[in-house]
Amino acid sequence: MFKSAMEYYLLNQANIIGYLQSLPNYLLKFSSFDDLEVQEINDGNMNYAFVVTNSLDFNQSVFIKQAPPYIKVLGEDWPLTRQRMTAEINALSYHSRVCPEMVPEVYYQSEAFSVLIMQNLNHHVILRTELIQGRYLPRLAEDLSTFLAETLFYSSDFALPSAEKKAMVNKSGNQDMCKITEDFVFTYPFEHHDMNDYNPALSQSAIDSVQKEPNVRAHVAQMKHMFMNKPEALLHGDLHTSSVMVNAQQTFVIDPEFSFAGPMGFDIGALIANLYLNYFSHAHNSSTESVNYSQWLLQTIDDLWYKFEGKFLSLWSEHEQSSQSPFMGKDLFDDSHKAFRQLFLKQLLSDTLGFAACKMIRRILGVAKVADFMQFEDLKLRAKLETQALEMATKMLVNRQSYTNIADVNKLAEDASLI
Ligand code: SR1
Ligand code: MG
Repeated sequence: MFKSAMEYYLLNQANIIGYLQSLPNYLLKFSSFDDLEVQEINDGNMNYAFVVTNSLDFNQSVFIKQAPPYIKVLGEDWPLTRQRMTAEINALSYHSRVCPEMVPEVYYQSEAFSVLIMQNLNHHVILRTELIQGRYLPRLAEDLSTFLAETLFYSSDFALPSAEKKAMVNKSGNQDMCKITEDFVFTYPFEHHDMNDYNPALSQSAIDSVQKEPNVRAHVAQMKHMFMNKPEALLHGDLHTSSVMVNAQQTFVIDPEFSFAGPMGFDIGALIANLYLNYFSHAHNSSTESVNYSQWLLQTIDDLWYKFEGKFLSLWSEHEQSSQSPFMGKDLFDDSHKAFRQLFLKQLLSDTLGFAACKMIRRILGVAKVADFMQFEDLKLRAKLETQALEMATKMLVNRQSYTNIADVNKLAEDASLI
C-alpha cells in the first residue's frame, strides 16, 4: 500500500503535485510533472476541489476532489464524516457501468484519502448557468431521461435479484448526507427554524401558506417519511441543475455525494423542481424571447417525464421477457405485467411531484438558495417569483395523486406565473 492511500491529510495548492507523484499510477494523464498548474475551485460547499493542468498541453488536465471531515464552507466547527466520498465513489462506479457516456471518467479513487481524480469537464458548462442565460439545449430531455431510466431501473427490484438488491441497499446508507436532506429539505423550511433564510420582501402570508398550513405540513411529512423508508433504487441523491454539465454534444451528471438507496421520484423530482424554478425566473418577462424560452422549459419537463417513462418501461419489459425469474413471476398474461407497470408509474409520477414540490419550497424558504432566483437583486421581483413558485408547489404537493399527466402540472405552473 502506498503511504498516501493510508494516511489522510488535507490537499492544498502547495502539496497536491507531491500527492499526485505519490500515487501508484502517478503520471495519470500527464506526460511530466514539470509544468503543472494548480487552480483551486471554490464553487462547492462541501468539499475541496482543484484542477491540475499541464501548462504546455491543456488537454492534460484533471479534476481533483477531496472531502474534509467537516463542511468546507462552514469550517471545522461543522464536522461531517468523510463517508460522502465513499458514497460518491460507489455511485460513480455504478453510473459508469450503466450509463458510461454520461459520467466523467474516474482516473483514480481512494476511500481512505476521500479523494477522486477524474476527467476535467472543461468543455462543458453547469446546466443551471445555461438555463439562467436562456440557452436552448435540444439534447437535455433525451439525455437526462436516459440517465434516470437506466440508473433507476438497473438498481431496482425489477432488474436485480432479491439478495443483490438488499446488499446494494445495505451498502448505500450514506446516513450523514441523508440527515442533511431530512433536515434541510424536509424539515427546517417548513418550521420557524434559525437556519431558514427569507427574502425580506417575501410576505408573511406567503411563508405562512407553507409553514402554518396543516395540510401542507402533513403532506411534507409524508414525503419525508417516504424519503426515509422507500429504498427503491440507487439514487444520485442531489440531482439539481448544478449537478449536470452540458455542451451541444454531451450531457454529464456529476457530484453524486448524496447518493443512497431511496425513492426513485426523489431524483426525478429534483430535476423537475429546478426546471420549474427556472421557468418562473423567465415566465414573468413578457418579451418574445422569454415567452418562447418559458414554453421550451415546459416542453422539456413534459419530454423528460415521457421519455423517462418510455425508456423505463422498455427496459422493464425487455428484462421481463428475458429473465428466468421475472418480478411478477412467469405464466402471467402480458396484460397483468402491463397493469402493474402502469400502477407503478402512476405512483412514481405522484412521488415525483411531491418531491419536486418539497425541493422547490426548500430553495425559497430554506438556507440553500438557487441562482435562478438569487440573480434578481430587485427583492420585490424576487418575492413575486418566490410567491408564484410557492403557490404552484403547495398545490402540486397536496394534489399530487390526482395528476395523470405533465400537461396539467405545466398548466398549474402557467396559472401560478400569472399571480
Ligand atoms: C445545507 S444544505 C446544502 C445543500 O446543498 C446540496 O447541494 C444539497 O442540496 C444540500 O441540501
Ligand atoms: Mg453538490
